[in-house]
Amino acid sequence: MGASAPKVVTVNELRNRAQFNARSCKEVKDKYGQTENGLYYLTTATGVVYQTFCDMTTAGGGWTLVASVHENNIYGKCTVGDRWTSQQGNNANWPQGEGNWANRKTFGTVEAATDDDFKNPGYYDIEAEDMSVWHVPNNTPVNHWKLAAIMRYHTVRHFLHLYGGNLYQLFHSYPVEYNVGAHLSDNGPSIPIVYDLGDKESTKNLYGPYSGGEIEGGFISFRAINHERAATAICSGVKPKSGNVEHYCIGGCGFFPEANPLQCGDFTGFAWNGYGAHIGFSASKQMLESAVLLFYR
Ligand code: 3S6
Ligand code: CA
Ligand code: CA
Repeated sequence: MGASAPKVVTVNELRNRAQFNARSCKEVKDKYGQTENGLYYLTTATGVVYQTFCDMTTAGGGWTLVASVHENNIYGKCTVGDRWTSQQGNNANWPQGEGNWANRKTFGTVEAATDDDFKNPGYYDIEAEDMSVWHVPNNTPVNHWKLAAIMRYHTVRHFLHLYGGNLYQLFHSYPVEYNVGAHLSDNGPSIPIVYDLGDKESTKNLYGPYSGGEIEGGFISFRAINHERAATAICSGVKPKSGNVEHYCIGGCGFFPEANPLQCGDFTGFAWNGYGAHIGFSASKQMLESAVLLFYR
């Protein structure tokens, strides 16, 4: 077995992991001394038991996977599978869309986190300080996520303390809703990141060349609003300097006015100038076909 080959976890080890009483991967690591990347059982404050992936190796480990944002069909404009925007069309009368950024609904499974959307109870239950994000090509099996990723980074300044300890709370303060404010002036926070794979330039290159002209790499940004007052949820790896955020921010509200309905969907307007074309405002094919995995610590 080569040094980098993933360790095989036995059924007995998995049974043992089910005995842990931990609310986060950080607790699994700190209380039970676990250091292997992989699947663990966690228990929420109200006693809900769920299984998720723990990254026990990046920057000291203890990172809990709480969600993934996956684009199943960029041609479907707020249709089935667009759980992080709207699955019921582009509609000004439904300004929050699905509302999943700020509710307790859960969906998906950990093993399918790169095959479909995923959200587990950790999203609202864990009180965290920092976030880590992995962009992993669609349909990658769990034990290859880390090696297959096209970008990985984390925050270090404990910013979640300022926003209630998790995204559920943050998005209560900054609702992902149509018509809550204007671009730039009413955007949520942009937080500096430390790269584990990639850098500011490679981040910009994952988005379209026109997008590159209005973003700065090295940040993760929340509740970015576009020129037409549509709100997006997360701009991964970047800070918007202008208002065409629909081409480099994911998830969002239930209504995107420009070119109705072309900008509505989990990966918003990532294929604006063609599928994976990487011209104009179109993101690269790599970016379009990778799920965005969200971790807390
Ligand atoms: C840099 C040229 C882009 O052209 C504009 O992009 C066009 O006038 C707008 O309608 C459009 C978008 O708002 C793209 O988001
Ligand atoms: Ca989706
Ligand atoms: Ca625009």
